[in-house]
Amino acid sequence: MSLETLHPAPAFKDFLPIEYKDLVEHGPYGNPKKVTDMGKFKEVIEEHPMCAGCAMTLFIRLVYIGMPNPEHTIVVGTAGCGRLAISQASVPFIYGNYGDTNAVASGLKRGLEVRFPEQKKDVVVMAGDGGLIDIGFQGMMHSWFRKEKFTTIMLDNEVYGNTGGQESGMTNQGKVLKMAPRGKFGEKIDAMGLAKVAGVDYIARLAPTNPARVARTVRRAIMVAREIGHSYIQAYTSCNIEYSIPTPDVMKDAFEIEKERYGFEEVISPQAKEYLDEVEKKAKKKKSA
Ligand SMILES: Cc1ncc(C[n+]2csc(CCOP(=O)(O)OP(=O)(O)O)c2C)c(N)n1
Ligand code: SF4
Repeated sequence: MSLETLHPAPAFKDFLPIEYKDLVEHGPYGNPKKVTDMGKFKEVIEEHPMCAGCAMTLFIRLVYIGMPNPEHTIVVGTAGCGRLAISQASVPFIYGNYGDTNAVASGLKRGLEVRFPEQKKDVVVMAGDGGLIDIGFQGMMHSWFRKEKFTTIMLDNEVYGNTGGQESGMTNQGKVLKMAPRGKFGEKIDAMGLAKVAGVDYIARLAPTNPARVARTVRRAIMVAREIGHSYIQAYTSCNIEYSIPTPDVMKDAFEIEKERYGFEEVISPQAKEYLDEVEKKAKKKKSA
């Protein structure tokens, strides 16, 4: 997809739904938006059937705003709450089977490089903690070791939310959930540590407390994956249903958890750092010109 592809033929313009025209004229295609413009432009995702107040939804909206080139991006996901919103976005979405998201993304990215040598295409895997650290663990780890040029985003709500509250590898030790009545047996898996061991070029952990930082982190991760190697973002996206967080307190919880154990962390390889410095310097120059 590109902005040119999206532009309707003049003869059809009057017959297309207003939402479509809005998206082409006022969306982020070809003209990335800032999070401070949220609510003032046509977002690539607006309607979704996720629970009211779910922090994962806010995070997913920010991911789409942060994409440097949504018109040339493909998202790969799988079963889990997040895909309920991801599949509503105006960015192509591939619903991978459980366990194969990162294998699908590897093949897809390699194929896109052959098919479109003149146009960089960004591939992003966005799935739950259960989908990645448990069921998709093998495929995820191998894509990291192979330095596949795409981004993995873990929507870490520390539970299997979509199936009613089973523990995941990312649940904290001892946590009692509806379907873990005796409390989680093992420790929360150190996925950040695994990413470091695997040599992932850009690694970040964050909570959705600072929208501009989420968008910047997503942009950085995607840019690194475009040119250098793999990137991984781990985001705390609480499940207010399974963790019984009253909807008005969802952001309060995000701030508390961030302070306690989910602080912002960024680990960047020297090659990725050099590349990002160059890209960001160029962007600053362009802005001030
Ligand atoms: C092969 C397969 N096994 C099991 C399921 C059932 N299933 C759907 S969503 C889900 C868990 C999702 O947990 P997570 O990936 O953490 O995402 P969340 O819903 O918490 O966002 C499971 C086990 C499935 N759809 N397909
Ligand atoms: S079950 Fe939890 S993670 Fe899923 S949509 Fe509802 S609040 Fe969000």
